[in-house]
Amino acid sequence: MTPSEALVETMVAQGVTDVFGIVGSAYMDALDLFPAAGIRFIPTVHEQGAAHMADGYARASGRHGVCIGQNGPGITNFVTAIAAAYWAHSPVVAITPETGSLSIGLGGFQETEQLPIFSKITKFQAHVNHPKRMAELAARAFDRAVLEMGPVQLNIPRDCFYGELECEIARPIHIERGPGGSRSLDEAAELLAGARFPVILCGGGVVMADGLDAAIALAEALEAPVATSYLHNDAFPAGHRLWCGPLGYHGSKAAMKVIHEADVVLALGSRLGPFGTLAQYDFDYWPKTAKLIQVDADPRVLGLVKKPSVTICGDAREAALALFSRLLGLRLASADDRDERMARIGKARSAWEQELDGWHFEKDAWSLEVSRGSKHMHPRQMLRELEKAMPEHAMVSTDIGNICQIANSYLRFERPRSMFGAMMFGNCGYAFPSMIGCKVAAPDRPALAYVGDGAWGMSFGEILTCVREQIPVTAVVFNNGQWGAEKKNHVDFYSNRFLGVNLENPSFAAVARAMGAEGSTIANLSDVGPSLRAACAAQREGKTTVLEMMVTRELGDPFRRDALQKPKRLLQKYKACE
Ligand SMILES: Cc1ncc(C[n+]2csc(CCOP(=O)(O)OP(=O)(O)O)c2C)c(N)n1
Ligand SMILES: [Mg+2]
Repeated sequence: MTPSEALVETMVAQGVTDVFGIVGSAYMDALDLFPAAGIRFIPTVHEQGAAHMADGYARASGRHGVCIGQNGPGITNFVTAIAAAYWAHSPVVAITPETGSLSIGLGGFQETEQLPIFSKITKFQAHVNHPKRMAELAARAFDRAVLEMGPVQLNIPRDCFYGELECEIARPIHIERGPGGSRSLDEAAELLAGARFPVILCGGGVVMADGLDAAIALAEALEAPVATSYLHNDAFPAGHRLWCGPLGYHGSKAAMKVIHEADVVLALGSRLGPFGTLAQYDFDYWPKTAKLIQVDADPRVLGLVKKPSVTICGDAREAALALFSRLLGLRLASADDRDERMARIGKARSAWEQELDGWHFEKDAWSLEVSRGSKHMHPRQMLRELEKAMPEHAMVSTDIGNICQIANSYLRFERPRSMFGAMMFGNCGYAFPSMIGCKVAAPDRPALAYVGDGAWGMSFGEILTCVREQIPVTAVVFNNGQWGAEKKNHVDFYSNRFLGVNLENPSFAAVARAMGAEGSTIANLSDVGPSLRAACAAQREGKTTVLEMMVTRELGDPFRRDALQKPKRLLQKYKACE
């Protein structure tokens, strides 16, 4: 076969049915084969969008997300999105055609060294150094993406699509991940059995392992409350009696209160990233003296940030099941004062719900001033209305911004693969394109992207992809006329010396309509729920809708106070900037 055929056949063998990208001569010989191979090519507006879509697709489906583009600028446009996929642990395969091998280094057209650029944001890089190695290296790239749980690069000099090779198309490698070593599982079970106040922290690993059932069984056996890690609100069902909600930025005070009391914490499928456990609401909640059991499939994250008493290198689901069966035979110390513990947990949960119910607006002086007399909605009230109207089985992606982060308190899910935060790369412009990818992977589920107006400016171009390709998504755009999250730093640290944070916006609803989508401007609280439900229903008719939420300029707690310092100026010229 030809190398193009070998590449496409390998994709077929790996189960690829959708590829996101922008057309380019570099790989046209392979692209030409996609329809006959049963692969849908989804052309996007920008390659960053294509790679975010591949990420969302992978996160929603658990399968590879694939993106491809033109050598040089098409590929450098992938960079931000591949970095985001890296921190989302997404098995994205970025196929990166490169300058032809006979002209590398001559400074011809669209040339840049493509391997160094991605070296720190991929788990594996395959470079097709000879056309005859196409099948071998393509298969390895696809396998490594899943084995190492992250993006990989398949770099192909453009001349390597041509020629002939004799090859076998490899079947994908499937590995069964185990629960971890039996000695560490024994130790962990013993610690849990002896715990008076065990708390489980479910992370992204539980979602990736489809392990909610196992986490529930273990939590019920221990009668242990469950928190979810930052931006993994879908790692435990919110309707469960032991659910306490998410930790981290704008997370659940109930979860923080409960984990603060733990004597043993079982972190299930979590790297315990430093940002996700920072103090919140002026409460440094992490229980420093508690014993920590950390379970993760990636050995490199074990003990990286927090010092564990027991480390288990295993699959979150398998490890939970193994711990569950070990606990069956043990006396559980936590059973002694079960009722009293349940009462405390119940109290923490209801106190937080009550606080949220009464927390209609931000109460700091600046927020009060800017929202006084405003005809616009308070963001928190709007988020509560969205929560109440959320359709069953919805998928929600969230961008980086003040309102998107406050949403963390109001996003609750019953099933995994439902929440798609911009994770630790934290790039504005993530939510909308990644949700387009989610919708391609799960067309029957309502698809929503929460996006601030600043981030919307970076990403709304992909409305055209929704319209052209009939991929119906609902974008909920929080129009507060500002890059709010950064403006909050001006308020807290720079005496309101605002610079580059106020936004002059067009009517985003009108822009959406001009682009062929539906668009409405929502100014009243009573319209939030009905408009969300209508937009989600319209997805069934193939319609993409932009709901432009008119909200006040008030701002919640900032991302982090710990990383900024009060300005100090030494030169007289700049003294006014203190
Ligand atoms: C690509 C990128 N550029 C800049 C930033 C810095 N940044 C973080 S939050 C933020 C403001 C977001 O504003 P908006 O999307 O309007 O949401 P809001 O905070 O107003 O709710 C900015 C600029 C970033 N995270 N990512
Ligand atoms: Mg904004």
